[in-house]
Amino acid sequence: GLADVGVTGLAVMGRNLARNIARHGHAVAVHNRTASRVDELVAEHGDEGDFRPSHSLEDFVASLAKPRRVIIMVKAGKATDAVIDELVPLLEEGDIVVDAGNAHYEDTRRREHDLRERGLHFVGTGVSGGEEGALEGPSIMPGGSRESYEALGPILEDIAVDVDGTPCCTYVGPDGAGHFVKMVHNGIEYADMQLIAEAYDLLRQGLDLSPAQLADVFDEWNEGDLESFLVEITARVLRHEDASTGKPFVDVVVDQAEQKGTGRWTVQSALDLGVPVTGIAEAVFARALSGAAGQRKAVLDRGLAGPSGGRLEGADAEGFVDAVRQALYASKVVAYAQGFDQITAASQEYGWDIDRGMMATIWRGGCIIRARFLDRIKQAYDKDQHLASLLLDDYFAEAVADAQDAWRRVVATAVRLGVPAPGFSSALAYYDGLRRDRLPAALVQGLRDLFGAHTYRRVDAEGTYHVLWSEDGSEERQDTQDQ
Ligand code: 2AM
Repeated sequence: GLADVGVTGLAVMGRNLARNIARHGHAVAVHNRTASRVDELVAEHGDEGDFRPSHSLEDFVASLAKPRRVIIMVKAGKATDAVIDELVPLLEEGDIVVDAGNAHYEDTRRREHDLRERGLHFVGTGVSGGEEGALEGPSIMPGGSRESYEALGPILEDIAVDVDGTPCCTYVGPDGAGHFVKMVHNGIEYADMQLIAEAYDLLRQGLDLSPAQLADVFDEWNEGDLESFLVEITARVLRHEDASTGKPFVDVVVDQAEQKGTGRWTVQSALDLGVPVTGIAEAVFARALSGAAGQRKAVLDRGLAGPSGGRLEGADAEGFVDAVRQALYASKVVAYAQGFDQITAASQEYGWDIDRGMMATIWRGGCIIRARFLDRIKQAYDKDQHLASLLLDDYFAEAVADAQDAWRRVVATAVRLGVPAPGFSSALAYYDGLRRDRLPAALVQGLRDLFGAHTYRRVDAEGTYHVLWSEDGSEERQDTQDQ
């Protein structure tokens, strides 16, 4: 018989995805530009399931049952377009092309549009969980047409990881929705890691705790509301000793964070959508600062003034570990709330109709931000599909209310000690901004009206106004009365 599905692009992600599919009892056609990878896969793992190797794209396509389901797993960008261009002439109306790479959602929108014109379904799907996830069960975020999900969904749900009997895979929305959601997932991952790093830094600087002691702290935190993969592996990394020097591993790693770009994409998109994702933005910028090696060295050589106070003593130290835990939790709530706001905004902008509770559900397993916390987010959206902010959900509002004293203490302490905590402090500033009755944006509007006649609206009347600043200071209504 013919294969149920095909995978082309057999580097480690594609190979693992194909093995995962085969292990679930589906006949999987496998292909790669360089044929040796196909033979290697079959030689090494052929016993795991029903692999159908092909050395040409023509044979590969011919080995697939209709409608054909082809998963492309190549490097995002030009390679994806090259494979699509080669593939499309071999396909027939109704066939489904899946891009499981890390594409930018705008590229996915373009490709989906082009393929739809040719009668083909194009599914851009986020796949989270790295190499291990691809093999053992990733979190899968497929976009594209609903019709294509009917043919594809069952296989994807089979290979996705299960949490409490629910697969971490669901239909996300049309065209670029899947890749968009995957992008925001990565952005949230940046923010989460930055917050964890700030917690570590504050405790290490403020209390002089060793990495090994901090590993115990994170282990303990992992027993509570912060329980998550990232907190779990933070303890592992902090406990790890460097084999060659015996020093804490974290002390032998160059302190310059790198990035592959999805955090930057998230912030770029948020800027376009006008959504304040301060947690993600601060995380991207903190990585940029860490990577500014020349500038950092120049500053270190010259020396720039900082506070004299070093370590926390006495009452200042008392309860500080738990205060940082609470600050971390509250900041994390804000970062996730912002990420979900971005999904909301894009969903409206592009007409995707994304079910946010389902996104929290499929992030509970497989992916890097998997956490107990996501159950709370799912519950919040289950209670209210139209929730205007996660911070408005009773559970989260109360959690932040409980944490806020500690949160303020931690941010104030960071400022006093001169320990940078951009994630904690920007999250708090966002929270306080959102809470405010009157914001100083009124003054900004006034300034804009003075220097640029940009007009303003009044609190007590309809319409748009301008002050004749260079004349007698009287006010003019700018719009016509009948508007
Ligand atoms: P290769 O083994 O022939 O290099 C990751 O690089 C994967 O993407 C590999 O399977 C690689 O194939 C594939 N790939 C990269 N560029 C490609 C292209 N232009 N066409 C087809 N496959 C490509």
